[in-house]
Amino acid sequence: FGVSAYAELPKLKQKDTYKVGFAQTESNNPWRIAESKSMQDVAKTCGWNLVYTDAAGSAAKQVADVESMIAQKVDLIVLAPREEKPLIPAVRKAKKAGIPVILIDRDVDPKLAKVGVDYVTFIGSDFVDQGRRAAEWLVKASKGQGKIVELEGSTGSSPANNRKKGFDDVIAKNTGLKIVASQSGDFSRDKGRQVMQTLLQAHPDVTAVYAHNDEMAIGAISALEAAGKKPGQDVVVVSIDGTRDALTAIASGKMGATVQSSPFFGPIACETARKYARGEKIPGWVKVEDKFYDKSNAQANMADGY
Ligand code: GZL
Repeated sequence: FGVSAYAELPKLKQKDTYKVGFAQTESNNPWRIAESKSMQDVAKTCGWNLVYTDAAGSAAKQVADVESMIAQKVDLIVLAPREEKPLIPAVRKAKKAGIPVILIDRDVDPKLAKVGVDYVTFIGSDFVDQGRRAAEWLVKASKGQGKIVELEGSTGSSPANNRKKGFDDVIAKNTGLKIVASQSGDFSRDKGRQVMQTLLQAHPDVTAVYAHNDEMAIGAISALEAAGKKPGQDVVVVSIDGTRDALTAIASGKMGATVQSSPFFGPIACETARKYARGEKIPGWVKVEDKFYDKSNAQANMADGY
């Protein structure tokens, strides 16, 4: 480690307005669009002059986006690292340039980067717990029996890695349940549909689908129906996010349950930045609590959807 690895984290001076960079990963689904809107809305009330970039699904472009924010000498960078590893050098460059970084939504690899040394904090959900909660629902709904197809999120992203870990660990303890296939659909509805279509050919006797996000779950439901299956009857579907389309699918019986993964990071990012500017100690993980939706409460909570 060079001296910079242990040098103090850059401070955030107290002032009325800040130039804040928000490096978004992509805008290809309702979750990401809701997150960007939350950040853009809060900028007005938080005194942020927001520099917004969209990496269009490319970690390499997101690195370039962060580097351009450093060149623009922003006061603070708020970053949702698309994948756990490739953004770490950019986070370190920001620190070297005296710019504090707050991670929201997705994390960097904790074995390679150090919170409190390389960046201020990670504000986000407990993805391992989300996977665990999805699995616990499925164990009950399937009475512990069945063949599962798992649709993984973007390869190398912390939500995909940890939602897999949380889910698979619970399923491993229930020997009547087996994950017969697990493949990435990149958090996208259409890729989720395509991957499900392919896996159905190899596993026509599937009885359950676990998707790392609602968009892929909805894509999987179209693939199941195209194959003549009845989602919610022959095949149970469980997912994560809590989008409006998922709540509608649960209310109609096509989807079984979804664990919320709140995209509304604006207010908590503003509050955390203000605390940091006041010199308050920020915990390494500012954990976001997530609701759970199934047939019993999806209709009543439709307004939570986005
Ligand atoms: C989770 C977020 C994930 C969502 C997906 O915090 O990074 O990315 O679950 C989104 O819908 O694409």
